[in-house]
Amino acid sequence: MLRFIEDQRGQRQQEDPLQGLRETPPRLSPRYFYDSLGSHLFAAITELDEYYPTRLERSILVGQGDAIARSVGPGRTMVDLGAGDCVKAELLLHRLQPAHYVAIDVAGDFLKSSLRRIEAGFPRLKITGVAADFSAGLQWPEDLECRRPLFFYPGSSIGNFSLPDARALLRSLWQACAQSDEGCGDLLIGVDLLKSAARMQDAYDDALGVTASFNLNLLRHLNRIAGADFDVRAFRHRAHFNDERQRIEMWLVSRCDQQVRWHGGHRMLRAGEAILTECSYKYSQEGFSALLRDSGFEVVRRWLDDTRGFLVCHARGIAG
Ligand code: AVI
Repeated sequence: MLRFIEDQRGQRQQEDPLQGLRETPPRLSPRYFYDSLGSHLFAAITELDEYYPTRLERSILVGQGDAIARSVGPGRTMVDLGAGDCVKAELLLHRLQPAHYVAIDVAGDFLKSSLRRIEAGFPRLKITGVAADFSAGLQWPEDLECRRPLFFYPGSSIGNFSLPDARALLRSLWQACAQSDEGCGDLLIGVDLLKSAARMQDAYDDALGVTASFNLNLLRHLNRIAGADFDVRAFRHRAHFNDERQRIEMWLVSRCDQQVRWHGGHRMLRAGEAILTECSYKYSQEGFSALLRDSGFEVVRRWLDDTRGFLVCHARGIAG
């Protein structure tokens, strides 16, 4: 039983995607990584030897699936945030036995095709797909019931938000829990933990150059949608761990002095000047528990992979 909802409310106002190029340092939003080629390149990244987060999280979801199911309990409304190909939820569905699977993603068409696969594998499951952008905070669709929600947010996607933005997003989930039919709800969330800088850096600067292509593709995408004239060959990828801010930063470094033009503006870039394209925050276990607590959640249980490099946390919205 599959239903599909298009929800435009979270969509950001029409803004100039190149606006950030005017800042110092110039920046571009990681949102523009994900055109069709970008989504394929990201899928390829998750297969790389160096990109450990997907592998470590999978080992937890598979190896600890029974314990996760016992902690969470059956009959939940499982809300998959940024569901994409739904592969991670699929690893858990037969164990979690939710009453309703709600998958939310900005890429509606891609989500629809993923949900047809889920429907074929779980023909008795109630499934709702929601095409929506929740990155600025979740707004629960008006005519969708929400009974005992379990928000599922895997992949360390929370790491792509600054601390205040991560808190705001988690707080909006807490609010959705508080406004649900029973006034409570849970969160099952995956996060990448701090480890050696070399290991983290390699994950974002792989030998095959797939992450470099993923980063550079952002320029190609912006040329198409914003009428920019980036010369992709005139930039190179750089990734490094910023120890002070505890985050991986991805940059595009200009190889020469150049002028970039787009509908509505232009910017001069000097050789060596770099554009910030993505931050991926890494957490300590304590730091992540503090973030959850500050956002209104208390940790129920947590699971680590064998290398203690990735954390999956079951947390409960504190009534209040
Ligand atoms: C989607 N997100 C959690 C990935 C990350 O690890 O920050 C995006 C990514 N960027 C480069 N590699 C992967």
